Amino acid sequence: MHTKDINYNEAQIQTYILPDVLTFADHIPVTDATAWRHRRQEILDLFVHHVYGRLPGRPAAMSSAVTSMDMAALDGRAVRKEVTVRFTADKDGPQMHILMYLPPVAPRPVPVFMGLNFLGNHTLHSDPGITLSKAWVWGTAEMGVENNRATEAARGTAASRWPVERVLERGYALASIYCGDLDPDFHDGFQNGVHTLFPRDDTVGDAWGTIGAWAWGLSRAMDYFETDADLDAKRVAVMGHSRLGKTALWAGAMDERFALVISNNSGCGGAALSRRHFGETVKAINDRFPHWFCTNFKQYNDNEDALPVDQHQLLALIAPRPLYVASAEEDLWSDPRGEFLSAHHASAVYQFLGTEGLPADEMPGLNQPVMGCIGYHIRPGKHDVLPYDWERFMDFADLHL
Ligand code: GTR
Repeated sequence: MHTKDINYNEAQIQTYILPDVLTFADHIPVTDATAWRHRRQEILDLFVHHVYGRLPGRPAAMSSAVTSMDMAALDGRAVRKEVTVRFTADKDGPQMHILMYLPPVAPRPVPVFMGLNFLGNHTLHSDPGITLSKAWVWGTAEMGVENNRATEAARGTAASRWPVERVLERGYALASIYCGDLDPDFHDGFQNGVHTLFPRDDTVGDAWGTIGAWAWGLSRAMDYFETDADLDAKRVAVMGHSRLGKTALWAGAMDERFALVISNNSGCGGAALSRRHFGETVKAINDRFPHWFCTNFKQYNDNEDALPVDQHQLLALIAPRPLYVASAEEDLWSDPRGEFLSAHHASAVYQFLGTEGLPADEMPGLNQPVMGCIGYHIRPGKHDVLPYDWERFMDFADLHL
């Protein structure tokens, strides 16, 4: 995986020129907020066509149903609710299951942290009341997975990444969906998951991939939140780690209903600048995960300078909504400095729109979060989501939601 082509040396980075976020492709500068809306659309279209692929809309027959509700879950510290969203009229057709924990006493509607999870809703907490996912899941026997199906032993195996009680104590609801409900994370020619709901034209280079399908699911969850009186759909923070951090950014960029967007260690194809060619590269990611992005993105393997966009523009699409980018010191594969620089360059749009942007020109030291309308931190340690990260996300949400 870490081949000899992977660079981890800052001194080896070739000079690069980033596409200017406030200049149209035809070189005309953006001079006012109306022009920015046009430029925003131009950038969005470029990301659709060259990176993530085109998404369909909301299926007409989509419906939702509460499948479980416990007013006194987690020893009375939580309301737990599960909702199934079906994308067709067929009750066995493609569907996703939203797990929600709400603080029992906070005034309604409550603001929400929303994030996809890697291995099933039941991995978030040892709570026996969470429905065990029946979907295909990657995993080993030690992880409680047998023949790609979860067993009881899988409960709570991702709990360190989801501090449910803390989120509730701080007055937020937590909602999560298993990403594999939307699309299992392996390459099968898009024969499963929500891709099957829509006719697919493989001759076009911008057909959606797996990250597109996951981001689409986040928007469908937002559709549901808009119907749930307990949740404040106008105060939803979408958060994701790593591949799901890339997904949170793409969902937040496309769907302006997300009030706040959080990227944790999202790296290549997420917050990190592709042109730095540091850590994971476009070629490395496309070779290992051919299903994540659209086919057109493969044209930029070892050819990042030809990309009509770079990832700071993805972050700029979130402006002026609050955006938080988190890095980890040892996570060089995700290029922490590239994640910071991306936020730094996106800041131009935030400032142009009259917000503070990222209040740091230099990368801050470890555990020294900076929080303007863009927030950033780098903490010691590895590629992961730690309690420290969550506490900063909630500090940032307290400032903005
Ligand atoms: C890695 C991949 C990264 C990141 C990570 C993850 O193998 O190269 O881009 O997405 O997986 O999602 O944990």
